[in-house]
Amino acid sequence: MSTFEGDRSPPPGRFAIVAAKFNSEVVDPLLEGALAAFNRHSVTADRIDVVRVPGAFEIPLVAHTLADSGKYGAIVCLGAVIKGETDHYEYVCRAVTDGITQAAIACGVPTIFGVLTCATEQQALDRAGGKAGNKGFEAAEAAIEMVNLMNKLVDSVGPGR
Ligand code: INI
Repeated sequence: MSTFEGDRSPPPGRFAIVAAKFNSEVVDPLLEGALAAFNRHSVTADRIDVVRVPGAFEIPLVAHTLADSGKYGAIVCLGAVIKGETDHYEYVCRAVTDGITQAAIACGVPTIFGVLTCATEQQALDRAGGKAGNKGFEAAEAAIEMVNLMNKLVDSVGPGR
């Protein structure tokens, strides 16, 4: 039996972060967390490109474009969708989750879901460096693990069709 698992050893290559500007009081700390995680794991700033988009709804197109470029080992997507009075929240959540998933599958590049979907702003702040940690930091660590895992898999089973 063979078991494959990614680890957090310093990964090769470049990374991209796609971060929404909407709810920036939440997303900016997520971005800081992601950059801190990359720094922690020896991914220097010159190997990271950050793209800011208007809102979470715009993340999938940019994530797909970056993944499709072949320049990046992984794409980290950061945003915060917070429930309002209408059902707009549901549509944005569905679009961003489906779109990020499609980008990863279509391009074969890990595209990491660091988008908070919360009922209140306080829940989001708690997860952006507050009492529930920083999901941006966790997203960047997931990206590192996935790059290392994908490299192991490609070494073992090949790059696929
Ligand atoms: N965008 C977000 O990133 N978070 C939200 O909570 C949000 N809400 O609730 O409306 C939001 N809307 C904007 C959306 O992502 C697009 O930028 C906009 O609809 C233009 O396409």
